[in-house]
Parts: sequence; C-alpha cells; structure tokens
Amino acid sequence: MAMERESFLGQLDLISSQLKEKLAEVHSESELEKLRQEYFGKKGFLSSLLKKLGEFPSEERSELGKKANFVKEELMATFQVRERQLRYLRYERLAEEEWFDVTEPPLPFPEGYHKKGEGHIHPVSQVQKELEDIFTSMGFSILDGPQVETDFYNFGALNFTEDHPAREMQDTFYTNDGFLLRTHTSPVQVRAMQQLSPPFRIIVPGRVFRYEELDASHEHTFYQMEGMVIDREVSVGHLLFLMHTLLKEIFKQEVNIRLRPGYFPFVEPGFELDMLCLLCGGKGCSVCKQTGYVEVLPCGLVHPNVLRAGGLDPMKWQGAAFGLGLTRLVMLRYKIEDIRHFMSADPAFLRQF
Ligand code: FA5
Repeated sequence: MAMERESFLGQLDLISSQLKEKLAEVHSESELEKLRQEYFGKKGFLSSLLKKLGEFPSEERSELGKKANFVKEELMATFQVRERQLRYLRYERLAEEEWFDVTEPPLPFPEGYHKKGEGHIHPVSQVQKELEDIFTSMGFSILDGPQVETDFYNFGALNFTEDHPAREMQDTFYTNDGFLLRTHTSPVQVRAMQQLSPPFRIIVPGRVFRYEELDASHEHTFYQMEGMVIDREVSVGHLLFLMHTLLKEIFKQEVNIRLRPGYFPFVEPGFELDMLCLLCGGKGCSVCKQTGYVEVLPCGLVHPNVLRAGGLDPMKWQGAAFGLGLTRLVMLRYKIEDIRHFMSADPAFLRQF
C-alpha cells in the first residue's frame, strides 16, 4: 500500500530526533561508523525512507523531497560535528599518552657531518628570529597555529566561498578524514581573533604547503610569516610603515619597494608589495622571473567578513594584515638563486650560512 504524506513526515521527524539522541550518546568513532551505516547506509533508515518518495504523486514528491533533503543535510552536518569532536578527543588522549622528555640531550651528529664547533642555526630560522625581535620590539606577540587545518580556517573563514576560483591559486594536500595542509599562515588571523581580546598585534611564523609546479622560486613546503594588527582605527599608512621598517631592518639598507593592487578574498583593499631584486639589482634573473622585482609582501586591510568570522564587530574594529614569504626573503638576503637548495640533503649548502 502507498505511503501517506503525514506518515512520511512523521517518520522523517522520528528518524531525525532518534539520530540526534543517539549521536549525543556515541563515545567512539567505531560506534559512530555503525550509526552511519544504520541511518545513511544503502539499507539504512533514512535511505529506505527516501526510496519511498517514488511512491508519491509528482506534486507531493517534490515538496516531500525538499523537506527530506533538508533534514538529511542537517543530520549529516550534526554527524560531522560529532565526528570532529570524537576525533579531537582521540587526539587529546594520544597527546597525553605519547609524551616525551624534552630535556633529554640530543643524539650526537653523525661522524663527519660538520667539524667540531661548526654547527649553527638554519638560515630560515636565523631570519625568523631577527624578524621576531623586530616585531616584539614594536609590541607584537608571536603566535603559532596548526599545520594540519580545517577547510573552515584555511578558506571559509577567510572569505573564500566554496566555489571561488581564488581557491585554485592555493591548491593543497588533503587528508582522507577531511583535513588539509594549510596553504598559508592566514588561518591564524581568525584563530587569534577568536582567542585574544582586541586591540592586539601578532606575528605568526610557520611552515605552509602547496600543491605546486616546482621551479626556482616555488616549493611545495615553505615558510611564511603572517602579521596582523587589530585596533579601533587602522590604515594603509600603518601597514606601509610596518612593512618598510621590516624590510629595511632585515636587509640593513634602504630598500626599493613598489605597491600594486592585489586580490585576496580576505582583505579589502589588497596589495602586493614588491621589492627590487637584490640578486640582479633589477636587471632580471631566474628568481625575479626576469621582471627585476620579487613579490615579498602581499597585504591589505582585513575584510569585514573575516572580522565577523573572528567574532569582531567591523563597525568597532579594523585590521591590517600581511603575509610575508619568509623563504623567499631568506633567498633575497643570502642571494640564493634556487629555492630547491633548501630541500637538498647536501650539508655543503647549509654550511655556507
Ligand atoms: C598568501 O599566502 C596570503 N595569505 C598573504 C596575505 C596575508 C595577503 C595577509 C593579505 C593579507 P600568496 O599566495 O601570494 O599570499 O603567498 C604569500 C607569499 O608566499 C608570496 O608572496 C611568496 O613570497 C610566498 N610563496 C607563495 N607560494 C610559494 C611557493 N610555492 N614557494 C615559496 N614561496 C611561496
């Protein structure tokens, strides 16, 4: 016998409330997987009910179909939230179990790796440390953020809509369970806004990843340093002052810069700050792709949607942010002509710095 409209809606309601109750009671990922099969599997409660849609006349079918899909999507979203909570709890348990002794002395370097007394800090870490000193002297705090990120922090909260072509410029590596390797240090902008109370100034040095075609200036794994100022009134003037100071201090000389419009969904207006290539003095080489300038500092004023995602009211707070290509800056400073040297296992490369 064909199903009645009311009975269909009643069952949909029942399935929805039952599943929500059960979700709250599930305490392991394996129990959660069982529940997924029970409800969303081929013969699951929800899938079986949805199959019955075919028994309704077409005008009722489209109304009921819409309702059922809405409920299904809502349930799947609740499911995902629970899934993340359980995974997070598992990671927390792991972190507690897998502690190690940070005070243990390191193993000695292999024989012949470097001569006695020759060991030193990696060039990227050297420049990072100098930048940290410059910024902390200007009242900035240093923050860190996860390298394995969620789509929300890496893209969504930064005003990249689901299908926006700007996502293509930052393709990345995805894990099987829905995480990604962060493509920039900008996700920490939103994390900082959620955790600190404004006004504040932060820098975020860190490792980032991209699915890239490799060449002299592109690696799949490299370093960036984010900077962000949140205050009542922040202007492009503040941004320029900060960036000019930073470049002058790092290169210990006056630097020749140019500003041009740049597009990033999370700033408005957005700019690209380029610096005259110190490797070729502007004549053109492989690092500046024969243009004479190297882009070092994309920046802009924080977009109101990003302030909102961080829980701040754009009518009360303003922000400026920049994303320094740290590895490229190190290349300019030490006149390294190919970024791929950083990944080479040859200790002769690192001995030079
Ligand atoms: C960004 O990553 C933005 N998050 C920067 C930003 C922050 C803009 C805050 C506005 C406000 P972009 O994709 O251009 O932007 O990368 C930033 C810098 O990282 C580049 O200028 C460049 O110096 C460096 N970079 C980008 N891709 C690579 C790569 N594959 N290898 C090495 N360095 C890279």
